[in-house]
Amino acid sequence: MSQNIIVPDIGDFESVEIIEVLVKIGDQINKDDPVVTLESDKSSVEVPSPFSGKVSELKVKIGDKVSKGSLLAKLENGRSNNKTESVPEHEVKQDVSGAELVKPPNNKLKKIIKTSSSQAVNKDDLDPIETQEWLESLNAVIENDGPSRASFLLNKVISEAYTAGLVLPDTRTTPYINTIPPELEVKSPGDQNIEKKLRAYVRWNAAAMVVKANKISSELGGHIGTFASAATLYDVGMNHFWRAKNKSFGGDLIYFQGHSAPGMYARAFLEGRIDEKQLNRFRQEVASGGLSSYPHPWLMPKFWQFPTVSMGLGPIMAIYQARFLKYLINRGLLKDEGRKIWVFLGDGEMDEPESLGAIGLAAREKLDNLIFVVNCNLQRLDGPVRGNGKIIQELEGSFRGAGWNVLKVIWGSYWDPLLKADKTGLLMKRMNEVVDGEYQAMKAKGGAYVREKFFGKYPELKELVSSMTDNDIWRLNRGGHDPHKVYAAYHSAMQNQGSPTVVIAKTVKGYGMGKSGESINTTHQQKKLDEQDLLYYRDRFNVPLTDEQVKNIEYYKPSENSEEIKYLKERRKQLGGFIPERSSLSKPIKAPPKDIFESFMKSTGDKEMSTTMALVRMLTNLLRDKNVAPRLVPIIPDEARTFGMEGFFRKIGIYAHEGQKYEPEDSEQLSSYKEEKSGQVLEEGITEAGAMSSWIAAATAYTNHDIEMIPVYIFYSMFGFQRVGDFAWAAGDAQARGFLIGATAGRTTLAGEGLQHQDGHSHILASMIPNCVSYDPTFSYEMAVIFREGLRRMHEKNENVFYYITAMNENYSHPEKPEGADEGILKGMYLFKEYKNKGKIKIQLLGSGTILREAIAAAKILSEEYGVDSDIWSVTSFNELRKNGMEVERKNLLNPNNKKEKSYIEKCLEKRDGPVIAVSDYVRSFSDQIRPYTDKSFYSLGTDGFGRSDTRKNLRKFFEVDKEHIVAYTLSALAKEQLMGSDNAEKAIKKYNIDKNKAFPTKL
Ligand SMILES: Cc1ncc(C[n+]2csc(CCOP(=O)(O)OP(=O)(O)O)c2C)c(N)n1
Ligand SMILES: [Mg+2]
Repeated sequence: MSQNIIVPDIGDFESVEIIEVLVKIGDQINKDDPVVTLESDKSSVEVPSPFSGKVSELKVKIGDKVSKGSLLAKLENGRSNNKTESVPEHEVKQDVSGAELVKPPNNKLKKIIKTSSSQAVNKDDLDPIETQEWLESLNAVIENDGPSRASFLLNKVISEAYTAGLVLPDTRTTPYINTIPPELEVKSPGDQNIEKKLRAYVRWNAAAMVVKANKISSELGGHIGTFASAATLYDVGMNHFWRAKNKSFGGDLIYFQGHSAPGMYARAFLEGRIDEKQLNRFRQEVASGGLSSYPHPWLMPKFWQFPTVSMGLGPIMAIYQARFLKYLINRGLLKDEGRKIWVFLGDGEMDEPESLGAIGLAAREKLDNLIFVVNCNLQRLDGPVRGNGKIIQELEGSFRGAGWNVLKVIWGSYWDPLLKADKTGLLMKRMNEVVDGEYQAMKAKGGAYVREKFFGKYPELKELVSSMTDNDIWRLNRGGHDPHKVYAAYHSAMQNQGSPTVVIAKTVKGYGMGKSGESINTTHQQKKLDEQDLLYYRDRFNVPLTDEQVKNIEYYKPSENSEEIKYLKERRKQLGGFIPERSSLSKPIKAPPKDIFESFMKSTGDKEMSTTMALVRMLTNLLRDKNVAPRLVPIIPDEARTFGMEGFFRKIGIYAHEGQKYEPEDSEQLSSYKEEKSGQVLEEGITEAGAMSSWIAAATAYTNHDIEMIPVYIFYSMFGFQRVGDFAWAAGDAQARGFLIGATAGRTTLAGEGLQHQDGHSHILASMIPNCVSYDPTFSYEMAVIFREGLRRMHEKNENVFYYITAMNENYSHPEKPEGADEGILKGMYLFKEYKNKGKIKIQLLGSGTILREAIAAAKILSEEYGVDSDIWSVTSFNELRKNGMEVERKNLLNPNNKKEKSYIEKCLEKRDGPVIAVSDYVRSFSDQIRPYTDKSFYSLGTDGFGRSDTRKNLRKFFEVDKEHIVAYTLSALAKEQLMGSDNAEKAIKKYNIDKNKAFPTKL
């Protein structure tokens, strides 16, 4: 039996051209194999076969136009494998109270209710007896039927209350106590004595390292207070939770808070991974062997994994890292080993919009592989984080609201008996009412002050602590400094399923620093400790150093045979190795054979297309290469249709961890919005920061997951480096490998969108990142040569660079690749065309991107009308040319006795006559970059100024980069160079109606 393959619903398109026929008569094909590729002026898309079978007839050829229903081919023995995919019903039971109800674990519920029962002192309570009866009923249910029945009843009551129109109190936050009650805490199996000693040594060495560096020079800086407040939070993780990467496990990923770096070096010193010489070289990295100020993989590529010190980048990058790990697992590229991503953050850092900006996504994607630890030492750099409020409560509200599992670790164990003994409920009331500014002051001022200010407010509380000395009161510790509380929280976080967890820990900034820096506003910058401060610090933590050793600021490391070092090493052995450590065991991806790109090297004839479209076609071709296809990660922030990439939706699916719970509106169409668990496209929605974070996760998968991936993030070029420049910088630091595609690029090429959209400077921003290789190609063969080389360099040869390529949306025909152009395309310029007419007068015309075409048109006019011959150079990268120019110039200057080496630009231009006219769709400084590297007169035209909406023609006239302006300015430059009279220029200016009085575009 034969079956017809027809063109399915292709949306609004009619009469679309067939650009590829991918099957031949006699081919045996499977269902979903591509049969032909269709291309409209906006996008190209493959038509898959709905059946398996043998092609018996082909009804179309390249160049034919087809519409919905057109017959493409016939299959023999065609068998439809089409299963009607059942769409799981998405059942949403409406329970209006569900989202609001506090659902604490087990008997925690009882605890809260019991405590509130003792709060009957409330003046607002009109009938305390009635209140008591309600609470007793609830307690009875908890006691007799258990907490889940009690929760059920409360839910019902709350639902009923909403239905009756009651305004219920806001329940975003829980009381200001630990989330895990003491009776539910899982106890640490560790040896607390040894761990305490180790913590003391790490603390000491971290502080000593900073103080020593500042003895060398106060220029070097450093921080003591951050790690001092976080030592326990790290220590518990290192001793009990964080599993290293090794042969049998992928490793947990830990994002360390930037300013706590000294603590990680101090621990690595005890582990024997860093020696004393290196500690002495903290922040002195120019000679090799120094330690970097903060986590920088670029500077310490075998140690640090994640650049975090630019605040706010860590949290969002980690969220997308956790999401990308699930993506790799769901796509079958990685085993699910239960790996976790831990992220350490400062409470001040949470002010950054990026820190909280993606927490909704983390909950939505059910990232239970993600654990945030926010170190709430209540201070940032200048002073309190929320002096008049409570950062912990605020964060709890935000994270709970977003759907996270929140674990507050506020109070240390010394508070437990007090909370238990408090029968009045006043202690919790007092804890709730004190603001952070006061909490901070209390830790700066001592036990007597706390007795007076905290407990003194209510006589009952004063009484509660009457038998305690001021010292006892001072010892009432905060949760984040209590290893038992921290252990219990981490343990609970590890068990949590279905949502991300945030541990919000309360600590003291500069813990242990005493008057020199404990809980005082200047703690953050404290990097010098005098002798007295050091002696105090030693005593506070019982570090076994003599006074003399302290005065010499010696490090402390017990012998290898000591129980402490043995314990430390054993713990790490049990957890699989050391952390942090950076390595890569990924295998290179073999670059596709040349022919995948071959079709782009030929002329497109009359057929017009944009470079964006050419790129999308290249990606489509790459998806047919068995090595490359599974590793491609197309990343799009809600712009697939803008770039003609909607064909990818159906072809490779949009990643959705829950699959697709609905039948898409366009399910019948070829480019239907298909979401699936194993989907390949990361459709990020409107979040450039998020998309960039995804790209970084994929671009560093070679080290973090030992699998080489090829991320291709396509965006409006204006919303790239300008919007997420700091992420791009971090990507450079992290040694990302992948493609960033700035689409719809060029100030005048993206016509109608106007000022905010039109990009005339992204290349300048890209040029600032040392390992970013950037190109502004004009023709599809240039794009193909560049993309192919990017694949080879990054993913086959594993060079630590990333590519930024601009792609445009202007349609034009593309010529055949000139013979031998490849090298020049990659180096940054090649001779595209030479006019050798009558030519006494010569110019060197350099153009890039779409404006090269204006230059080509101008060259024709100059030749035909003015007798000026041009050498037309296609400049694919002013940035790469400049890099080469700088390097060669430096070498020559350093070797004045040697024969001068020539830069690539010099080599290209030295034997050619005439001044240089350089044009691009970017600001003049883009092309000006190469001025110093040629001794020719140099004139640049560019698009300096704010963009605005209009047609391309008008915009190019406005910015003076159209062919007419190129002609007029060239003639004028030639006059200036005394190569021709000025009358030609004057005539041209008149002929082209160029307004000499128009203001410079930057002023308009
Ligand atoms: C984007 C960015 N802005 C500013 C800084 C400068 N800075 C460094 S630390 C710091 C305060 C940090 O406070 P917090 O997050 O509470 O950390 P803590 O040291 O208190 O743990 C600031 C403003 C930075 N590193 N990154
Ligand atoms: Mg802080």
